[in-house]
Amino acid sequence: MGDAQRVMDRSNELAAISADPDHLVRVHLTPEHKAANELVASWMEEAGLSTWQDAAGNQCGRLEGREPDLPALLLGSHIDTVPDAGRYDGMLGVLLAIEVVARLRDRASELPFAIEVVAFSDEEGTRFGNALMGSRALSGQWDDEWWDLRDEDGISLAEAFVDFGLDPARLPGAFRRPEQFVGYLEAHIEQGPWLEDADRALGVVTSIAGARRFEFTMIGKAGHAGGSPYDRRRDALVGASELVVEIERISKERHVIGTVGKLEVLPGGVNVIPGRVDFSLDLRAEFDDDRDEALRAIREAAKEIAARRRLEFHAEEMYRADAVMCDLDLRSAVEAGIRATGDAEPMAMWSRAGHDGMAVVAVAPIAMLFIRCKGGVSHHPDESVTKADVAVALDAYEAAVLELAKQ
Ligand code: HGY
Ligand code: MN
Ligand code: MN
Ligand code: MN
Repeated sequence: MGDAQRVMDRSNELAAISADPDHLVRVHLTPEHKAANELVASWMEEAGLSTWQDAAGNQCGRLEGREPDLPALLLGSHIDTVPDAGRYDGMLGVLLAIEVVARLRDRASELPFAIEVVAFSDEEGTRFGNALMGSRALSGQWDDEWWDLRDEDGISLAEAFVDFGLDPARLPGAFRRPEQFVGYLEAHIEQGPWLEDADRALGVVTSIAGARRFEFTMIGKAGHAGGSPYDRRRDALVGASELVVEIERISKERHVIGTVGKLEVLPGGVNVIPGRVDFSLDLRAEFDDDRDEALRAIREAAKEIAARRRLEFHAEEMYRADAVMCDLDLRSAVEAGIRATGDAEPMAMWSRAGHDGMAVVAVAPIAMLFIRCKGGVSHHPDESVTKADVAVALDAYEAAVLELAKQ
């Protein structure tokens, strides 16, 4: 149980590195990101990993196998957060990976592969609105248009790189090639209630849902809240509100997951009819076709509402990642790891949350181990796991790596 306690203690230590002392938030290329990389690097070195920070700001570590320069089994997750985050989303997977290396370092001379651990930055996309930038850099999927992305203070990604001590021109140095990896295993909290409902500590992931994210705008006409009769109003907020309710109805009906997480009303006067509303859509499903069909229905509904209410509707796609399948051989190693903990029938499930594996799959087959979290709560300070589940997850993760060493 010693190393499970260390994982719990280190989760608390990492959670103290935040831009806001009262609400955990740690985002890409900030002093908090640098401090977290340094702390994680010291833990990686304690576990026997040689460490480096790659040209994209990811914190990396490597333990050689039975001979030098073997392709690596990559373990890891992300250490950036959403605003007002919990302390386990991403971080738990990095800490578990480091513990697995600590357990296996004395047996490294038997391993037919090296082990690398990576702490990705910017899985959430909190600062620049574009997710998976750390793992998309590692997997060589970079778009130079991203350099002009700006945060809410108007700082560009390129400027943030330089402020962090990185050189945008050297970013391709972070790109890795498929022949350098044998696979990618990520342990992560489930971020849903299905394991807890089934009274299971662990689960194995079949696929990761694809997400598409939009910025929607409804434009009407601002006016006097007193002097404007209803039949002459072009109220952007009532139109947007009708669409928000329609998004929920269509999502439930079509078994997809649509969420409006951000909404801004302009000009924002208590006695002014809203002339414009900007709001977000995050749309996901187990299957991309279901998601895209639902998107068509949502856009139809938006058009009908706008026509009926004499409004203008605009949509801009901000992000798109399609669903990815986990690799069957790696999945069977994770299942063997779960069985080694005494759970004879590993529970398989698709991930409603996005993960770095959606990017890493471009250079390595992927698999994921899910860990129960209380009430399925995540992206919230109440996010929590038990030490007992962390101990079981450690055993399963180590057993899965050893299973792969036998394959
Ligand atoms: O949005 C997600 O699903 C992930 O937590 N980034
Ligand atoms: Mn998250
Ligand atoms: Mn996560
Ligand atoms: Mn994730």
